[in-house]
Amino acid sequence: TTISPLIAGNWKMNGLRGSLDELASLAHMLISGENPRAIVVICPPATILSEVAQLGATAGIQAGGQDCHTQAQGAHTGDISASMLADAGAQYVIVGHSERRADHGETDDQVRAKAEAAIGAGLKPIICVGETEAQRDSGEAEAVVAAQLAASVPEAANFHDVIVAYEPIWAIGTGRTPTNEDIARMHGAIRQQLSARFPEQGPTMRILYGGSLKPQNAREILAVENVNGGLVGGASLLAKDFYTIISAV
Ligand code: G2H
Repeated sequence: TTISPLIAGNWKMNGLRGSLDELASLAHMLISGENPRAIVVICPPATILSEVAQLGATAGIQAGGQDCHTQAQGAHTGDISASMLADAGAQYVIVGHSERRADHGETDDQVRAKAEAAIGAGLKPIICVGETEAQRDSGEAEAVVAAQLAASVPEAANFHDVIVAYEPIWAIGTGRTPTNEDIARMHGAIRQQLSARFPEQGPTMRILYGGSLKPQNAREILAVENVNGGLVGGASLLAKDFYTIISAV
């Protein structure tokens, strides 16, 4: 079975209305270039999500949120629910990004509840897992990721479109990446675990790589076995760089 690749841009806390110009450039490149093989998703700050969804739609770019609450509505000042993201035009939502886990103390249980809320609202969750540098150095990387994966991916994944993103924390925004062998080993282990737990969807679930994915390294990393696309931070902010990554798959 072939899995159509997906490239998602995670703008993090970057992007004012002016960033829509960059999105318009990307849309132009996608419309005037060859049809990309990849599904293209942009996850902007929620303040410009509906504009991104509308403008993106003209070029087949889909939109996603960067986080959602576990509840659909209620007294949760400052939070955004999955149904609100869907209402604004999102089709995806990132949950459990390491920056959310670190900055907001999100646990695997909360991440799983967020993924369930996302599915409930009709969104496809992009569930992030990944080890720290110390965990990698002490040889625990696979065990840490296996435990995160087991606890963060909900049972509903067997019947819904759920995406996993492997993001080694030490590779995020640092310009460092694991070797292709290390990526292949980790993605292989993730595939094995997903397939064992979810007989229906596991074999074809997308497993994205994230962490310092750049125009210079995209082609080789995206060609690694069981890498079904990428989650791109810094390099998704410039249309030219992001387009190069999209075209590398
Ligand atoms: C990892 C990634 C996007 P960057 O967080 O989610 O960011 O590509 O800047 O390392």
